[in-house]
Amino acid sequence: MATLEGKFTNSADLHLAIVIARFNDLITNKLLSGCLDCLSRHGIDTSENSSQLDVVWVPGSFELPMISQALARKGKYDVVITLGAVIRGDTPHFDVVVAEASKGIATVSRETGVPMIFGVLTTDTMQQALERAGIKNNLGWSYALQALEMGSLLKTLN
Ligand code: INI
Repeated sequence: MATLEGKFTNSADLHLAIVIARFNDLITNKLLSGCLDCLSRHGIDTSENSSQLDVVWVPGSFELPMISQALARKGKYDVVITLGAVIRGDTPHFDVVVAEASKGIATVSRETGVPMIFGVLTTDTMQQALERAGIKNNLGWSYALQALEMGSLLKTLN
């Protein structure tokens, strides 16, 4: 029996991209800092001139799948982390953006074979988003851990 799992200790040869939405950047910037903190504490070079990590900004969560797909197709990245925040307002726009972002990101992952981490917060209120982006817990940290695990697991399988 083979038991395969990703590790958090062999990050030296991992290449990652973070695709991040500017919409609700009060929240997404907090997710990004949590993400970068976790990555650097696991040995990923997060400096300005890093060859291990690129950060790509898009207008909103709706654009995350398209740019993630373009990055995945480059063949340069072992894993892509998407970061966004969709907060329910009084319009149906929320449902459209969430549906397109989630379906699109899942499709890109399956079609390119590059793991995508779904780091899009979907909340009813700004308060709930703030709680998940640092006031109580910073989910950006968890998304980075999941990226390290998936990147490592795929390398183990290949
Ligand atoms: N984009 C988000 O990332 N979060 C939102 O809450 C949001 N809302 O509510 O409208 C949002 N809209 C912008 C959308 O993602 C696109 O950038 C825009 O429609 C242009 O294509």
